[in-house]
Amino acid sequence: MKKFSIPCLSMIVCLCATMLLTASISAKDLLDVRNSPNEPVKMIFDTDMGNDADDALALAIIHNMIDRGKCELLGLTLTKSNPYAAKYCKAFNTQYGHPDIPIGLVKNGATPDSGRYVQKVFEMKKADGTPAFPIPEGWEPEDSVVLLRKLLAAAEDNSIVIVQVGFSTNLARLLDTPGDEISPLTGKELAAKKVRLVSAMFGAFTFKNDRFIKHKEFNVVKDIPAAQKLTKEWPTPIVFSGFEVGIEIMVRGCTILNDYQTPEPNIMKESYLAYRGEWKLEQPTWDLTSVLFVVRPEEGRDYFTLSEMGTVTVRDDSTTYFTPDPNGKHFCFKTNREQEIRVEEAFVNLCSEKH
Ligand SMILES: [Ca+2]
Repeated sequence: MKKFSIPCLSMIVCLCATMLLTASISAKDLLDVRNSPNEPVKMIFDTDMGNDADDALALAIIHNMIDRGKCELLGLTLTKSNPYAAKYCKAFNTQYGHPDIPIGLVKNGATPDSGRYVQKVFEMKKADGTPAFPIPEGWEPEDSVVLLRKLLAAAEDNSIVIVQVGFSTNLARLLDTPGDEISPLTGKELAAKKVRLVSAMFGAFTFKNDRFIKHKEFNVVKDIPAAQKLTKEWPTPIVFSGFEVGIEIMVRGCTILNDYQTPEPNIMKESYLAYRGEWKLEQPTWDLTSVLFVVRPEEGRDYFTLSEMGTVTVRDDSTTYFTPDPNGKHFCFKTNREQEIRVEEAFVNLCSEKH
């Protein structure tokens, strides 16, 4: 019989420690994802910018939290497969004073159309004919999966929060990447080592209202295989904000109209108007909830309650199900009406903060 060598033993100890750690994750552990209260959350924002206005509002909140020193946006990756989505995000980050945030664009992904606002707003001109929201001549985004690999390879262990508010395309593709010149680790190994949490706007769950039981949520519908892969194979905890959460929390157009006066022209204000068409329409806050969860983690704010630990599954028809499971890695938001009111107020303050 072969005697265990020291490296072998240490591997077993390490494995046991990892298993214990995994087994002991509770909802409370995930409520605050910072290494310490004074450190900003290190975030990657993965978005289908351009399909709805809540992605833009979510990015506005991120920028305001960067200015407060509460968030560090390491990169932005797009799952909307349209070049104007990337150019628009570059212009958005530039107007908000953070022009150098790396941007990655998906290749051959879902929703290649320009949608209602990314191209329209990017191509807006001032009275003198110059671009209203200029970006450097000839700028091009990186490939989103390559950018994810670079950002994760350069990160400290267990330090990154990925906020995914579009399709699961980029994260699913990352899982399948082999080791390369960026890192000897596979995509799955990089995710396991570097990512602390994924906060995802994804699916629809049944905690509050039976009418959402069979809802086919857009972010899942548009790339069902990727959504299935994410829920089956992603190695870290994921918190899900289901359709039923953001639909109950609205931002009013008048907030955007009145509070986004400067700079003029204002990219957020123009985007909201281009998307909604008129100011009196309200905007559900799906994607904002996934951001707020990670940038406002302080105990006592009580914005969100998490479900017990469980497993989310995605059926082939795109419906999503949460099953309690002590060995699962997934949690869902469960908010009550009082929390929704608090969250709505936070959004009004954070979205419309002068920048
Ligand atoms: Ca979105």
